[in-house]
Amino acid sequence: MATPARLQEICPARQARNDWTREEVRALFDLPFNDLLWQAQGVHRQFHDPNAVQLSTLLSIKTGGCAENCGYCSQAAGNDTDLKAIKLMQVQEVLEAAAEAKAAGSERFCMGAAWRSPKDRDMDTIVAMVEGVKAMGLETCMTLGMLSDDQTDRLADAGLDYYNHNIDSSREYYDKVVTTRTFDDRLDTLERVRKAGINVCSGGIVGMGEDRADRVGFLHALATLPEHPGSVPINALVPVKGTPLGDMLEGLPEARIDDIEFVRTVAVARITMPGSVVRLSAGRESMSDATQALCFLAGANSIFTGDRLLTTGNQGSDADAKLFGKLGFGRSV
Ligand code: SAM
Ligand code: DTB
Ligand code: SF4
Repeated sequence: MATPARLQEICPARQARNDWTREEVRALFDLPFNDLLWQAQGVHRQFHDPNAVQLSTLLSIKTGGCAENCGYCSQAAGNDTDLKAIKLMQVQEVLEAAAEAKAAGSERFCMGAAWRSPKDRDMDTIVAMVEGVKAMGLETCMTLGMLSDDQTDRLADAGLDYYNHNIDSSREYYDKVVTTRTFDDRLDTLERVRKAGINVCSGGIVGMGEDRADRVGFLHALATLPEHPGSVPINALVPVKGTPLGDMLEGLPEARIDDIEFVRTVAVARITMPGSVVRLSAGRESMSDATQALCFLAGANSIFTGDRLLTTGNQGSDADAKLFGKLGFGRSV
């Protein structure tokens, strides 16, 4: 079993490894909780300011009516949710939302579209959004689905800072979650984005009925990419009525991710991808302050701010300010 004394061996100072084995990742998950958190906090302190949390804000720039069949998503056309579809927003409206986010202290503005992949005819608008938000002094992030080479190049030329594209779960569990695309489709887009010089943001969702072996496979897949993603969002499933996975959770509340297992997932992400910013993403609204504090102790150092994610609620800025006050967090990473 890995012990604190082996920390240097597991993660020599400021060196990230890409050769993790599944067994090593599993051994981290299986550590006694205190040993796991001690290691995660040790790695965190080698690579990051332990009391700084990066703030990102989300905006859904095109909502609903998506051709993919992701089992968790309110926006899949085939899921029977109450969501009203909204076409691609105007650039000016997006810039107004970005200005609000900046005024509220956010540093990164993440624009999400419910697309399987963008249409070429939408790319001029998308590029104008990236350029406009960047000109406001915010970091830009887009999540638009699968990209072609041309589309990736256009985003890179526009100066896009990050592209979010989640692998969501393990390769083995992937087709329990979505069948309109494959795990390899996801990896292909991530490779395009990386090669174009755009920072990768990639993570996934826990609490979809997967088991620990899938959480191991999920983090192992990210930690063995040619380069670790710059940002790793860890989402807890937000159950949405009318989606297969949301309805599953309603009928089977015990399938909800256990808080301690969620914290373990964050800690293993931190240890295996030491230089990445790990984002405590969707699902914070239903977490206690104590669970969120444990996530920060385990190495999470980013959150989504504001009272909305894409289509669901988020713990608003007042609650965040209170929590950050209690934890003595101030500056961002
Ligand atoms: N359509 C694009 C795509 O799928 O890449 C971008 C938008 S999509 C909504 C972005 C990510 O949000 C998904 O990859 C998924 O990980 C996360 N997500 C969506 N619905 C969620 C839910 N109900 N709970 C937690 N995470 C969710
Ligand atoms: C990510 O990993 N989580 C964000 C962002 N990337 C795009 C999205 C969370 C969505 C939660 C469900 C919703 O609001 O629709
Ligand atoms: Fe579409 Fe993205 Fe939702 Fe999947 S997660 S249905 S691709 S918007």
